[in-house]
Amino acid sequence: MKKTWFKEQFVYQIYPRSFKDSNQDGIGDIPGIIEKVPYLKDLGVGIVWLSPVYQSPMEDFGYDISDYRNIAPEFGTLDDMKRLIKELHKAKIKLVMDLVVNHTSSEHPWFQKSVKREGKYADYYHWEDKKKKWGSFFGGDAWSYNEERGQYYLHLFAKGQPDLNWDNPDVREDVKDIMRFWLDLGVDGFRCDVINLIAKDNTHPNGHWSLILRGKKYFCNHPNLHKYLHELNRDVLSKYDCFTVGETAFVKPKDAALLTHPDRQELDMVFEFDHMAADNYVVKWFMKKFKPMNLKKPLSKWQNQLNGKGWNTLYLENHDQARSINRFGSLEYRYESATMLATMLYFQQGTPFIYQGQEIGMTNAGFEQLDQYQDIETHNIYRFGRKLGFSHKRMMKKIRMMSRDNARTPMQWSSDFNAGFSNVDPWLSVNPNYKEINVVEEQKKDQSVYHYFKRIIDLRNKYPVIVYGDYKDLDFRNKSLYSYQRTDKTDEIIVVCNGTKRDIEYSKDYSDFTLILSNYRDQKENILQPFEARVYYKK
Ligand code: TEU
Ligand code: CA
Repeated sequence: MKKTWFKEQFVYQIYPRSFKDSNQDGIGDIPGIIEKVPYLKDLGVGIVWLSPVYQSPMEDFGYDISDYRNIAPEFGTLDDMKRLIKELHKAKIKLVMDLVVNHTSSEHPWFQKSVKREGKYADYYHWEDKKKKWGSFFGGDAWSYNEERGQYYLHLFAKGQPDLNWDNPDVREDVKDIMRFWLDLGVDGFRCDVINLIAKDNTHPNGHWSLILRGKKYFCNHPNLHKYLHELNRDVLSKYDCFTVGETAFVKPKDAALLTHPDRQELDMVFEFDHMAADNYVVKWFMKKFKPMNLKKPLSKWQNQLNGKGWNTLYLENHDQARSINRFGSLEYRYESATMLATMLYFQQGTPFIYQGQEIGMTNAGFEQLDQYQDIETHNIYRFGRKLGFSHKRMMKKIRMMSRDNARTPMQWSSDFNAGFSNVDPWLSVNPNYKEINVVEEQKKDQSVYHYFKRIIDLRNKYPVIVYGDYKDLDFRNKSLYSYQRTDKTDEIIVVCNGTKRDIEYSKDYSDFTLILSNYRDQKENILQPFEARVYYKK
């Protein structure tokens, strides 16, 4: 595999609304991020991925864009954005923007004109006389009626997020112009939102009945996807030193190889979702009990099947997922399980991603009342679930565990008022545990999630075998343990993780290796302690 900067650096995802409020209106903003550049520098990350900051009615908090070339006033100005790029670059940190082009906001002028069938815009979206049977990612129907045009339009997400018609070459030219605009401003690449949905079967056949995503085969991984991505690469991306990561739900390793093999010139890496189903049946609202094997199997499958054929990402959290300690670790062993999960993940092959707060071991807020939640998906799913006959109590349990707002509570900087995020009450309440879990506290302790993350970042920078080496499972059938080996021509790394809160027997002898990392100060003979993780190295 070709060596490149975007395979070697840690990416840090910022959800701007919740990172740092600089002007005391309760909403995080770009000047707030600028204040924290030294924090990012010190942590050691090389790239920032910024969730959308564009002009938007904020129905889906920025994933519904009404102007791709301007900044939402609550986040700042275009000048703030230019300053952010400059400050990050001064700190040797690259910046990746979120590119949300499967859909726009219904307030985008393109949609407004399309509704009126104005000129070339008549055909910018998907329109039908009859309501088609496709399901929305947010629950319910994906086709809704527009009174003014007298037709149905497609929205795979909220009603306010109509899907663009990518078969229309004018749409593709407009997207390319948006990309050039940001690349010319100095941005270093894009995280491409739901990119494997852009190409559709434009005859819009009705889908067979299904509780989840009816009609999926007509809008997910359509063959034209490769054509369109290659076109963006050829006309725009290849002309800049930049990278793209595609968000791609429902892809298999062989799809990912088509999307990311360097010779095909489409994307540079993808976010796959298989391991996000470790505690559910594909759709997160159908929960099942988590078992360590449910994480090991998909992670190992992707390591084994993509090596040499494409490039993967390593993530456990983002702004759409509940916190990983709650899902795959244990609140009783917050430090141990957070650090074990980080060890398990970040010594694999792929570009590593940290979601804000993960590096200090933030946990779910788990708000009890529906009106404490702000997320449109949460409210839509509640309504949809109640319609299907689930009780209020049952729906609230799902939401407490899986709502996206669990990851969107304000970043916990200190034990000051509102966690040091803002002097006024924030748009979404702070997690009440901020007095114990916050950056200041984590930096003060000598054994903390924060210091452990820093250590991993240093190790990945030091040993290329962690980035590029081959992967091999060890002891795959062991249900409690996740152990693997990474090798290149000269070096060898062994990772051993106890995925449970019990002591487990372990008698492998790695005495000819150096123990370069562990989340326990003392190792016991023939025993791995709860959530213990070890990394061994040999030249
Ligand atoms: O997410 C797409 C996506 O797959 C999620 O909607 C996912 O199905 C859901 O959040 C899991 O609960 C992207 C963005 O990351 C998300 O924030 C947006 O809401 C969505 O696209 C629409 O733009
Ligand atoms: Ca603000």
